[in-house]
Amino acid sequence: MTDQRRKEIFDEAAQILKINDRGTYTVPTHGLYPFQWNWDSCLTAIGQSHVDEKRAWLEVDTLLAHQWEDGMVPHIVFHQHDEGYFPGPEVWGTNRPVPTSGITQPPIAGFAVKRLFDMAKDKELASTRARQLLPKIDRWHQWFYESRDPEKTDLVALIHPWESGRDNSIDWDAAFERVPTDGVTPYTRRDTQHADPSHRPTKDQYDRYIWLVERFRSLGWDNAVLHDASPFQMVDPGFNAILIRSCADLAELAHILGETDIAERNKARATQGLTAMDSLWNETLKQYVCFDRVANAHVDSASIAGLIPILVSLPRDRADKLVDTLVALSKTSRYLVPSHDPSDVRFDAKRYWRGPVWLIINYLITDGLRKSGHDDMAQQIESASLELINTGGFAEYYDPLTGEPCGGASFTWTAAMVMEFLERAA
Ligand code: 2M8
Repeated sequence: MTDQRRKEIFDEAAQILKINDRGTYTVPTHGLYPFQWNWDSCLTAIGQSHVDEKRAWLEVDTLLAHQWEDGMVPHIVFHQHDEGYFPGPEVWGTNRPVPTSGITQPPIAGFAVKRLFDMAKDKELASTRARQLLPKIDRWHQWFYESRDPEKTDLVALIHPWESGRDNSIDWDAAFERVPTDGVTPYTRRDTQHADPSHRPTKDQYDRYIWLVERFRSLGWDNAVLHDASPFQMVDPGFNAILIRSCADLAELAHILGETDIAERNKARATQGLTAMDSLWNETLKQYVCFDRVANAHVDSASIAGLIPILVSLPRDRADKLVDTLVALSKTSRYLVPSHDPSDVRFDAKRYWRGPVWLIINYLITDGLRKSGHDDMAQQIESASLELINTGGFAEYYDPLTGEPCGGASFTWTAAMVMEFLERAA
């Protein structure tokens, strides 16, 4: 790719961040997702930091301003009324001054804030803003181990697939059979009016998503009881790796800023989480897998959740085997990294999180590959990511076999990640 083309792509990415900017927060894309999403915002801030550091800090501040009193940071903040999305605030019924959803999302804030701090040209601004965010993120991390790890295993569970960010992953299929569909209040989906229904989750999956929301709402969104009351309790290695990495990054940042207690607490969480992660290793698949707490069994499914742990400081042989798995995937998938293994009969190249490539996942995986010294594989994935953009534009996700852009267009986090890929390629 020529320097000129790189510059054009960077400018287009910056333009998308602007178009989706609502002043104090950024929407993932116009129409399909009209509110602030948790992990979208944190990753978006990393992109914003390339063009406007102040704006980047504000993005994370806005999200954390809606942290619950118990420490949870919700997955959606409904800043303003919009009929275009289902389920809206009235379905969640969380009863907050500015309505939010009642569940969380991958805790990438610690990682993002460390990245903003490292990139910052204005170190004074960065130190002030990071210092204000540290206790809030620390509290969120504490909330996870209090509310989602009642047996003190050092691994946290999700109680709703939307928490994983990988909504309709194959990983949830068997466990989802346990979630009933009866008694769900009739509803009209909005997502299928904005995007191709054959690329979205099914009606049966939506019924179960809503059943869980209504069950949690009936329990008053009390996080002291939700975990045990949920028929869906899933330990996701990708989600846990993101939490572990955020704890490690927050610890480093707190150390730099002289916040010793926060540094120590988060370092301990990261170390313990890393040790516990090994219970999720699957030697046949050469990657990590999910663990279904209700069934007390591992999930037999090779998804990107099992590759994301490259983000944390894994033992050398584990990291090398994850790279072997990526090499094997490159034989069946034209573009890395498919969200599920294409040789799995359940793989679906265009259906959301059941096969497509997501550039945010490529970003997390390549960050880990670079840190663990696997630069060749990182470069291969970064080039594939830029090629997808170059030919398909800034899509929500891409078909890994053909590169076809799918889902929402002018997608914020895709644009943000491209800025990072371009910097690495410079
Ligand atoms: C998708 O999830 C939302 C529910 O949270 C939806 O489909 O309505 C996922 O891709 C999720 O990871 C993402 O944060 C969200 C907004 O981009 O969309």
